[in-house]
Amino acid sequence: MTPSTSTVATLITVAPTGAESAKADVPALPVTVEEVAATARDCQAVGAAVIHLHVRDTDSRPTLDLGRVREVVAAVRQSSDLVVQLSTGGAVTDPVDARLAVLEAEPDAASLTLGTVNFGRGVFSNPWDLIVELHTQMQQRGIVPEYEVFDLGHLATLARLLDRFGPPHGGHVHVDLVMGVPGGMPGTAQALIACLPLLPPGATFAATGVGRTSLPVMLASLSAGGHLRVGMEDTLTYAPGEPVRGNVQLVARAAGLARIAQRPPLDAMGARTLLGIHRAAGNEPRNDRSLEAAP
Ligand code: KMH
Ligand code: ZN
Repeated sequence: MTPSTSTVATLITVAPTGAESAKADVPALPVTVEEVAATARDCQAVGAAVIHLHVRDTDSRPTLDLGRVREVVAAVRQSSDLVVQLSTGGAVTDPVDARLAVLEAEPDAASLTLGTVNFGRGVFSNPWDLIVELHTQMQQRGIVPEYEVFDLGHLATLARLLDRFGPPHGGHVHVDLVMGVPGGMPGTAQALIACLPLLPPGATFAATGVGRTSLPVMLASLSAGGHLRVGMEDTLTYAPGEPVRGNVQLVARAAGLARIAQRPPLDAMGARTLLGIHRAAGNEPRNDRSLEAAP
């Protein structure tokens, strides 16, 4: 049987900014509303279908300020058709209430990390009650979660979550294996393969390799039928001694490898279908609006 295109095509998510790097240290990091909107447009052009967003304030510092978050979401929707996935992880210093409040900005999707993990010298805190609250609020608000897995045990938590509280909005389970974080699972092919038997039946997965694990994780994920997340949230060095010039460079490399693997990039509409995202009326992607406007 020939697999359908949506089975073989590669969903590429760009995570352009993150909450960890300072603009002063990484001038190519997109932090202003205009920079993020332009990044979304340019990354879509070379193969991204989803954007994972952390928002910065006017001083380039990470913020969960709802007004600013809404502004960035609107700008990205204006400049691209990408699936807008807001981070509910924020920065390790962010309080739980502010992380939950991000859902009020009505993204298409949002990240949901399935357990606490050491994060460099910090602790990325994700207690069970927060996990349940994010899952159930997303069900009620019609937001599709991307389950973030930093360690093998997080997949056991996902099984427990789905068993007790039911499937996510849209009905499809999509997991991102975030690998190579100092404190989480290593970014190796062996660790990626170890995760696969623990995925819920019917789930899809992407993988993200932080830092120098970016390429090995990308190649392992493509080989194992997985999808990809790349971006300056996770990777600031393109090759030894060569800083990343921009997110588009990382997306273009991922798209090229996906084509070599004969699993070409999925477009944004394909991503919506795969992930079970159905935008509310009045909030349609640009393509739909332009069709409506046509005579
Ligand atoms: N910034 C990290 C502490 C997420 O976006 O959901 C958490 C993170 C995960 O980036
Ligand atoms: Zn993130």
